Amino acid sequence: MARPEGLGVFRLSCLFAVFEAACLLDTGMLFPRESSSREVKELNGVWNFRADRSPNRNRGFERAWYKRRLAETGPVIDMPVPASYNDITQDPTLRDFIGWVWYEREAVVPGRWIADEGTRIVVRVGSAHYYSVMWVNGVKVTEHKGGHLPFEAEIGALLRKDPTQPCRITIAVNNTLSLDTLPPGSIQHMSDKTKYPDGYFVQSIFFDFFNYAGIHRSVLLYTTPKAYVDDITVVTNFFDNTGLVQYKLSVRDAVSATISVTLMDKGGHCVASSSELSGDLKVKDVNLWWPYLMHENPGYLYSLEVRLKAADEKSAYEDVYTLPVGIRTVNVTSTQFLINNKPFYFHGVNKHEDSDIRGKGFDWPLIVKDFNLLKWLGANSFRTSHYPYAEEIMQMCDRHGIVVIDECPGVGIKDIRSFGNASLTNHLVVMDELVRRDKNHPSVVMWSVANEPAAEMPPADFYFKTVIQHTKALDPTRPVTFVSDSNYARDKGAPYVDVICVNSYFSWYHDPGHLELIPLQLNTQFENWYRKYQKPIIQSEYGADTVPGLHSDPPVMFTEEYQNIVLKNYHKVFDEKKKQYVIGELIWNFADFMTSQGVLRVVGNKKGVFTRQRQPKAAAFILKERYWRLANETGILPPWTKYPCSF
Ligand code: GCB
Repeated sequence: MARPEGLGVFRLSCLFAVFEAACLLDTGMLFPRESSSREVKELNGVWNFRADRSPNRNRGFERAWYKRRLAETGPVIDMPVPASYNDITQDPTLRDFIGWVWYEREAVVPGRWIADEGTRIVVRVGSAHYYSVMWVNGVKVTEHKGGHLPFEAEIGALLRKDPTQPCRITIAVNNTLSLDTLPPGSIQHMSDKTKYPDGYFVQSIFFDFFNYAGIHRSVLLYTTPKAYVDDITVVTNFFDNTGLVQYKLSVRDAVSATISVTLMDKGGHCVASSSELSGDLKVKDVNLWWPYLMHENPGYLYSLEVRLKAADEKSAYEDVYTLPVGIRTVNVTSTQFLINNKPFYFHGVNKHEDSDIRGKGFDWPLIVKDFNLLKWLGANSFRTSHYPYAEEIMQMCDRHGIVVIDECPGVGIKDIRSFGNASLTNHLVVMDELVRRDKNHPSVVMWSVANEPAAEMPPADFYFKTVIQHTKALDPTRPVTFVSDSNYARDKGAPYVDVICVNSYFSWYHDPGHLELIPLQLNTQFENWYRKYQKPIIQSEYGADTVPGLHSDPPVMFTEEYQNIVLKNYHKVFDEKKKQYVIGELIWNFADFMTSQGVLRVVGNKKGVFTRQRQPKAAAFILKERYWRLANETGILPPWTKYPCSF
């Protein structure tokens, strides 16, 4: 990613050709936004729900549950959407259910949507884990593989066939993970009749978080005109005081279209415009997009308003879509991560989408609380460990200047059979979907293609080389990483990435209880990686499980004092190495989170600096002290945030 100054324009002009060549997907996935030409209707609330408990979990398909009201097929219960279904009831068999569950509700579709043939009606699911099939009024409209990215289907024609019918949406969701899903898993059939009843099976997973399932993000109906803006790609740059927004539009079903593109500043004033499908917009006296705590006005967003006017024999159409745009650059040298040509140090966290009752279900109060905690902590960044987060979270990051390492669900790739062709093909499609969804977020500064796979296995080299190269071809503007465990000798992704991300748990999984070894071992870790690759390094995980309220001095494992010393010992080394090539530190984890049950986990993973209910452990104050100090050393803070801060 390192590039000599001055080559930026040339690089940019080549980018779109590559964007197009590499992506296998042929439609856009713009976030549904209301405008003068588009309406959005949320279908969140209580849906009918039924788990298919038949031995092969297939009765719903055999008996075509989608053809009738779900309540007519058997007993249904209330299920909130969005939410994981696992923790909603008192039934342990539903918490641990494996297989197909069925959701259903009727939506009221405004009559004018149906009456106007020039209106496209789309049903969109923000995410459902893992495999989904969707029907409208008994007709299959789409299916989707993958638990963390949106899918949608156009249903206008179907609804217009019989406008007297309600719009009954049925979604079947299956959480079964197999060796070629992402993340992978496998089903173990227990055949020992002395230990297990007939047909007993369990889901094995190779990652450390609960495999929450269900419809996790909003279900929406939205409209566009028949001729519409299908996709927008922006790439930004700047020279001196002039910003550059290079954009490209994809429009659909537009015969004889005219385009008008207007870039507006925060005050709504036009700063540049064009009437082409693609082009360069120059912005004088540009306000760059800066990370939180790096500038007194972080997260500056322009608005790119795209107006499409088109006509066919029957009608004229106008579509309006407005995309927030942050103008910034990202570059990597052998020792630095540069945002807007200034060194950026990641002082942040790893997160999970996880909370009581909701599991991985989208929840605005939780999200806004988390952003308040991030800002309180002085965190300027997070990694979406270990899957893409909700689009609304990415938009919050854009607005607040929180920098994101955007990770795909490539976690727990541990079995050699998960390096085969089917897995690889699926991994490439997931990267396509992720880049398509998140490419325009200024907060996203790097893609992460995997977390701690079994990199020592021979096929890993070809596998990750392919995934990393594919991702770079999809988006040549952002660096790519691959998150390794601390053993540099067996790493397979590192030769191909731009930034090395390393996880290590010294004095925890290695030499448990020996806090005094952290400085030596961490120093060795950094030296080994840097000597071998000469690439900048992020400590992408470190931490210790801590039961809040448990105390011991001298510290012992699981106490708050122990977590404090782990952090402090890591920090000493970070302070030395950040003068050289260490470009960031991300604590594991922001908050405690649920895992599957096992002897290593006491009601989940307790490495949070906040509890699952978002209350601080002692370590949160240590981190806060440190992050504000780091920010004060490296950034330009607004007056109200001057260290020591007023929170
Ligand atoms: C890791 C994993 C993360 C785990 C963490 C732990 O290396 O990347 O998913 O939760 O360690 O606490 O063991």
